[in-house]
Amino acid sequence: MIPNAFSVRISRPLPLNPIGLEVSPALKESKTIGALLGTFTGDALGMPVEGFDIDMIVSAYEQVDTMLEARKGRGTYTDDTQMMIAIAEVLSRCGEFQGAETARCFIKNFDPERGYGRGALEVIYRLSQGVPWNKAGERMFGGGSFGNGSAMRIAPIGVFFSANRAALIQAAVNSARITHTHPLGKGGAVIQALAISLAFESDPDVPLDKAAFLATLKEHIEPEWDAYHHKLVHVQELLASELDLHGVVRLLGNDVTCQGSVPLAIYCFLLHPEDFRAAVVTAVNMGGDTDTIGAMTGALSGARLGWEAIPPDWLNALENGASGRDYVTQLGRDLYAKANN
Ligand code: AR6
Ligand code: MG
Repeated sequence: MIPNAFSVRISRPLPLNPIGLEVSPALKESKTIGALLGTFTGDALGMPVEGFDIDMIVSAYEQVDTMLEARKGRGTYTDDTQMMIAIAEVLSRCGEFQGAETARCFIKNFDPERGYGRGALEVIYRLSQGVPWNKAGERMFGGGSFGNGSAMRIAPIGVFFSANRAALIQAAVNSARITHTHPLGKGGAVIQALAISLAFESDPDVPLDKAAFLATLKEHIEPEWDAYHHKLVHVQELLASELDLHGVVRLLGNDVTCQGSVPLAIYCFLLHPEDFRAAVVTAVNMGGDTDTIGAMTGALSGARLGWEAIPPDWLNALENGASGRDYVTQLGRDLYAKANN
């Protein structure tokens, strides 16, 4: 009998997780959706207090742990999720990273009211004027942007390429370079993508080996973005210490740069690897770039635990018009299907 596509697919061995158990396809699909909806949820939770410092959040809300009213409504997302959607659209349609297609989707999805960074606005304008995707981001801020825009949107790449580290790194660098050509901007995208792939490959029923997780990230740091090395050493020390939020932010940062936010998101995830709500509440209450730190933490936690770990009260509050919650959920399903066809 000639095997059809279905029989070829099921005869392929299932991927093994680090303790050798089979990770079920249903769990992998849930993790893929979790990485995308995790970005969305963390972004929406953090956005109303973007730019607040820790003390301002405490005095205004004590703690942010529910979806607050926001300019575009409760549960609405920002540029973080909008650009993440563009990357997921390209991967789920093309089955590979394509720079020109991604640039086209950045333009197609662009909504000026979603809070884009100054540099990203300029690059999207250049792209819309026909500047090629691999030229438009050059020389922003002199030496290229190291804003955290390259890392905030990377979840689809982290899950899609989780089985092929070389392809993951190449896709992360190429996706970053559309807007972020500074080595720290590219490096932040690579570290966050790798961290998402490690979270994705981990078995949520087995305690996460945090030291091994951080060691793998450190192994992939290139000399030109070595600034991440000491930040990841701080993450490890902080996980074993009892510093308060102020102390954590003093060491790791909480700003709009990659180097000042990716390590903090990794810390928040590793502090609560079994609890989506606790990880994302910690991230958002660190102050500073709360939507993006929330989005990156949510991506990591969703990639490990699956979308069902996202608190229902948060999920239910997410905007659900065109390109809203249902659309992003289906995008996660399509991305999983494309990665496994
Ligand atoms: N030198 C100095 N400052 C820089 C540099 C540099 N080389 N690169 C970036 N910055 P941007 P993004 C600063 O504009 O990364 C939204 O709120 C500079 O102040 O390239 O897409 C999202 O929610 C610059 O404006 O855009 C994210 O929080 C800022 O970093 C964030 O913006 C952001 O870099 C993402 O922004
Ligand atoms: Mg932000």
